[in-house]
Amino acid sequence: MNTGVTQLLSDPERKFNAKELAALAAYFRVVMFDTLHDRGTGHWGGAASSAELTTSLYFNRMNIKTDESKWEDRDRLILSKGHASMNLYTILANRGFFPTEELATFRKLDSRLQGHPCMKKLPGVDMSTGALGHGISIGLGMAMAAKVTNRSFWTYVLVGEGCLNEGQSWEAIMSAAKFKPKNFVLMVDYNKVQLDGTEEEIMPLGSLSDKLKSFGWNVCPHAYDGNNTEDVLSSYDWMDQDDVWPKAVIYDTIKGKGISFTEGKSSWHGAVIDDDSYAKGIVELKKDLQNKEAVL
Ligand SMILES: Cc1ncc(C[n+]2csc(CCOP(=O)(O)OP(=O)(O)O)c2C)c(N)n1
Repeated sequence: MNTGVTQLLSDPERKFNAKELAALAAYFRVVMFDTLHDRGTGHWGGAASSAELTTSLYFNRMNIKTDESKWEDRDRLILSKGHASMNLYTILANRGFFPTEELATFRKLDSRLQGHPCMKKLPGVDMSTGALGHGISIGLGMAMAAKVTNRSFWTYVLVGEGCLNEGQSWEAIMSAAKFKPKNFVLMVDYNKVQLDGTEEEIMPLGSLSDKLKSFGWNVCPHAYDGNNTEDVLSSYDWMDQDDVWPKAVIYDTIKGKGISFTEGKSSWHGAVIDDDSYAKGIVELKKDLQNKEAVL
């Protein structure tokens, strides 16, 4: 690990700024790519896509206690795109929920780090996910629980287009507009590439912003760049601006972000990282990390 990030991670509790978050996300990509290559399994494309989104939540925004992972007042993140588990695991380990060494057990028999996150096994996982489309309903339930118990925690649901292709999501979107729980945020990791094709080829969402607005949501005025931490932090300013719920934030992202030959490619959704691709890819990721550390 390089000194810049080592220093940052010596105090993971503090609130990091945009440059620091960018360096952390770049480092997490290196860890994810390394681990997925070593294990010969997992999902690189979607994990790389959401790196800045999850890093910013856990290292700038969320109110959590790593030594009390079931603290009732904690903010929640539901990774509805559960296949991006390696992204969540890398963040949770480095944030302090469990030892980083445990990342090496990813997808081994009896590991707490299953292919898709399991809330019963791993501290820090707020909901078991993997079957696309459940996250918004579950998040709505949590946000409603906050309402009826007079708690003020936030519930964030991170989805990709795959979740939004599921009918259940739209039932939950409709219900959320009826019940309007506070502090309930839908975050769309909108990379427009799915498992075996583009959003256009599989199931076009049309104007997502207009759709969500027509369902009664408070939608961000423009899409944010979800791979740019400055922009992700400005989306938080928008979230804090008014008290009109539920809120949806659309983030333009790039699937497989960080490596030239994996960016925007559905073939890199869940491909095994072969040795040749690893050797080329890791050079690009480390260079990006170096650049981000140089400006800290
Ligand atoms: C109900 C369900 N159907 C199909 C799958 C298989 N599947 C896993 S990921 C995926 C595509 C996800 O695409 P997207 O939501 O855009 O994810 P991202 O690009 O952010 O990784 C599919 C179809 C699944 N996990 N669950």
